[in-house]
Amino acid sequence: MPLLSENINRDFLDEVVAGELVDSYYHLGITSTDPLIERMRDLRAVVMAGSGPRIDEFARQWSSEHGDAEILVFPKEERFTTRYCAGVLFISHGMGMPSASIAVQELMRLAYFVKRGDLDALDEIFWVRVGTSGGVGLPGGTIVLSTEGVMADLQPYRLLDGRGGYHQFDGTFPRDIVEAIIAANDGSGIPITAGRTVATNEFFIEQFRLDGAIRLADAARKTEWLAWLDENGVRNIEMEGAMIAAYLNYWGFSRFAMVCTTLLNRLEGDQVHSTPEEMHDFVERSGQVVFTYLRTIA
Ligand code: R2B
Ligand code: URA
Repeated sequence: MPLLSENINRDFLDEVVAGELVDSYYHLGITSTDPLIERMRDLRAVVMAGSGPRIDEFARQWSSEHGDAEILVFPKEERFTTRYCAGVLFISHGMGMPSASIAVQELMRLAYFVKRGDLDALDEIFWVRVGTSGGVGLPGGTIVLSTEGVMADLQPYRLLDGRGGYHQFDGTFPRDIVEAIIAANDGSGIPITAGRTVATNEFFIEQFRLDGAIRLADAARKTEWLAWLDENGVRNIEMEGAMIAAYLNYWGFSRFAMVCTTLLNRLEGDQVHSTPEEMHDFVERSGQVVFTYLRTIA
C-alpha cells in the first residue's frame, strides 16, 4: 500500500517540486533551492533524537562506519541540529510534541521534495525516534519499542481540526518494523520489550510526578494512573511518540519506529537518580539498538 496521496498536501508540495514555489524549511535553515538538497537524494532513513549533541555523535559514528563519509551540516543550529551522512538524516527535535511536530512537518516536506514527489521512493524511507523515557514496571536501561503512541488519557494524539472539532490521529507503529528491530538485535544481551507508550505534554504534571514545582495530583491519584497505564499495556512514558506516529501514519508511511531507553521505573519513584555512568550506558543502548537495525537497511 503506497502512501495515502489524498492526505499529502500536494496542492502546495507539487508546486514546490515543479519549481513554481520555493519552500522554506525555516526551522532547519534551508530552502528547497539549497545546494544541500541535491546531495541528499539518496535519503534512506531519518533518525530523530531529543538532543543536538547526541545527533552530532550519531552522525560521526555513521560516518566512521562508512569510510569517513562526509557529514553535511545544516546551517541553522539554534532550533534543531541537523546532519546528513551516507543516506541518513540525523536531526534533534527538542523536548515535547510542539517542538518535535515542527521538525517532523518540515522533514516530511523536505523528504517529499528530495524524492521529487515519488511516493514509492518516499515510502522506502525509515523514520525513527531514539529517546529516553520513564518505564512502567520496567527497570532503568530497558529498551522499549513502541507499538502505539497515546496521550496521558490513553487516547490518540489529537489537534483542533479547524472545523469546530478535533482530529484524532492514528498512533500505531508498524508491527513488522518492531519485530524486525527485535530480530536484528537478537543475541545483543540488551533487554528489549515492546508495548504501548504514553506521550505527555508536560514532564511533571502530565506524568503525575509529585516532585514538580507545581503538583496537581496526589500520591493516590498517581498510583492509580500508573496502575491504569500498566493494566493497559503501557510500558513507558515520554513526550513525543504519539505525535510522531500520528503524522507519519497520516501520510501512510510504512516504515517507522520509536526506540526509547527507560531511565527509571516510574512505579518506584519520580526522580531520575541514575549516575552519569549508568545514564550513559542506558542512553547508549537505544542508539546501539537503532544502529544495529539501520546497518541492515541503509
Ligand atoms: C524524554 O525525555 C525528555 C524529557 O526529559 C523528553 O523529550 C522525552 O520524550
Ligand atoms: N523522559 C520522560 O519524558 N519521562 C521520564 O520519566 C524520563 C524521561
